[in-house]
Amino acid sequence: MRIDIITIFPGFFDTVLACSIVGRARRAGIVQIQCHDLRDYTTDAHRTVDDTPYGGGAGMVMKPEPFYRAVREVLGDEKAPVILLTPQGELFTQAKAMQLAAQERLVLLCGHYEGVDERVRQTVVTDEISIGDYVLTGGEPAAVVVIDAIVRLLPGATGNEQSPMDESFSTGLLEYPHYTRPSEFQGLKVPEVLLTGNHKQICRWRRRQALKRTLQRRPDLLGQAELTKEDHELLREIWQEMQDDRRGE
Ligand code: 6GU
Repeated sequence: MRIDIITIFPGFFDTVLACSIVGRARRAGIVQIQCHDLRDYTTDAHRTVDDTPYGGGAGMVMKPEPFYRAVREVLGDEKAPVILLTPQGELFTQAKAMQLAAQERLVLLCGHYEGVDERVRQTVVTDEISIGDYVLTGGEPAAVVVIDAIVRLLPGATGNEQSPMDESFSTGLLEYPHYTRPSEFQGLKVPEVLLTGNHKQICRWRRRQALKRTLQRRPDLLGQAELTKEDHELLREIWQEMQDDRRGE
């Protein structure tokens, strides 16, 4: 896979995309990531990327020509999704990450200031993504989030082909609690069942914990999760337990 980032802060990405799983995937040739300085696609001596808004008002707007030229030059004759990172975009989800991970190429455009000239959307942008309902200073941190979520799904990136599909949001449930040594820490013991070696019981306990955690923290996810008849029975049990706990308080 190849990802091109078009940004006014190419240096922003230097360390963050050299570390951890993304850095290793790049060194292994699983993904090629290139940053392009938007100012290299300006034509004036001051390398201007923004200007005041038509109609007046506060702030600056990113000019259309540098983004247009950058995308044209970076893509050449190739076709690829061109994604604008903006708080106005579609909310980024695991499903979207999986969809993008199936592409051979992506171009990410990082917006700034009050926004980008609307004609950037009309000419080169194919998708718009927001990473959540809050406002960042620019699209760069969002681009890092999107790249991280995509790269870890690429075959060979994590070294554990099973794990990316087995976790929160892929199964539609939050993960069960994890424990490692020591078996007792600050007076807190690891749940007995995990020490038994009884895989069937462990599996059932973990499923129950995943269901409980999701019900407590993100009940909105349960509507779309893939649940068996047994899961529904467990959920009823957990719900009853939670009601009893509340009455006991
Ligand atoms: Cl993609 N950009 C900015 N500037 N703010 C955001 C965002 C993106 N997603 C959430 N907030």
